[in-house]
Amino acid sequence: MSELNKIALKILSNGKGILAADESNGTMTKRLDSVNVPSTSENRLLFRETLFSSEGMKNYIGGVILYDETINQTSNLQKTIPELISISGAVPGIKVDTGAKILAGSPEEKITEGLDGLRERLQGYYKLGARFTKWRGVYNISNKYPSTLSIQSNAHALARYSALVQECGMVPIVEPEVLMDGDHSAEVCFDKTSEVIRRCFEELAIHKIDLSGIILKPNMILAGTESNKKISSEEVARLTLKCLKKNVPFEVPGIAFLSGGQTEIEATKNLNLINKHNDTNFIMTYSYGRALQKSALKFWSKNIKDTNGTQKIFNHRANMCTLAAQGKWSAELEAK
Ligand code: 5MM
Repeated sequence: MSELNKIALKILSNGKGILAADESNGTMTKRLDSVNVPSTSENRLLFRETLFSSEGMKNYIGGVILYDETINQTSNLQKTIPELISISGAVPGIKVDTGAKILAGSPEEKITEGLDGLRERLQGYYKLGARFTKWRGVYNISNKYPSTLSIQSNAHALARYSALVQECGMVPIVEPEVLMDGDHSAEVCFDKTSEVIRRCFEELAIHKIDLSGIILKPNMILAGTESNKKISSEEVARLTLKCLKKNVPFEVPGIAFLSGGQTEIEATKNLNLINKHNDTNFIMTYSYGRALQKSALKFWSKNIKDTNGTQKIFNHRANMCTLAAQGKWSAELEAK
């Protein structure tokens, strides 16, 4: 077993999942604005360290994705943030892309940037304690998108990123996110997501990526948010499994889904059904941002000094997601 494979399994095994706390300052400001909390560096740290020092971290969270600001911060408990995460038994990770920018040649689409100087930045993050990384390619669906240009160029960037990350001894999370926005059907989401994932793995092969040392972070197969043809959770699970079985090489140890704007309950219920029907060798777990933090953030914004209360809400959410990652979640357990 390679070192990279060991890291990936440490993050994903036993129902554990990933806390995606890598909101850039722009996104975190939107999240904090929505609950009327000023987006200062102190407040961003306070909310995040409240989660990172919770009991739920020990039992349910195998890895935390950080943003550059956070990985360089020291918690009020006098530990660096990567130390605080490691003490809980989870692996510190870092988002290394510098964001999705307008794609020249197809200005309604995005290309993720951040390859320049990446080797040197990775070495710095490794020294700070990171052992895995994240890069997100983003694709929108419409009758003409995603274009071949967007699919090819994002796959190429994801592969170049993965090669540099593995060279530096870390596990790359490969995140091709096909967005939920739009009125498309689940079948269209299935076709577009299949094409995007297939192309990513073709590019990863060209760049000689050790597939046993990556984690795939895809979207689930869903109808668009504006679609009038919504599908059941059973159908989400069936189509998601069909897509991944067809397009993900068997060497990949695990798949950690993004929540993508689903509610906390939807993201949990869908993951649970995916695991109930999972007849593959892939670990299927979560790498949620909003679907792990939303309720905790709402409570915290009104009770900033109530660390225990905030942690209780986060622990419950992480517990439910970990049950779902084992196919053991139920609405009754959710309500307890
Ligand atoms: C945590 O949110 C990330 C957004 O980063 P930016 O601030 O750079 O936009 C995002 O990539 C996230 O990791 C994944 O989309 C998963 O989060 P959700 O909320 O979709 O589960």
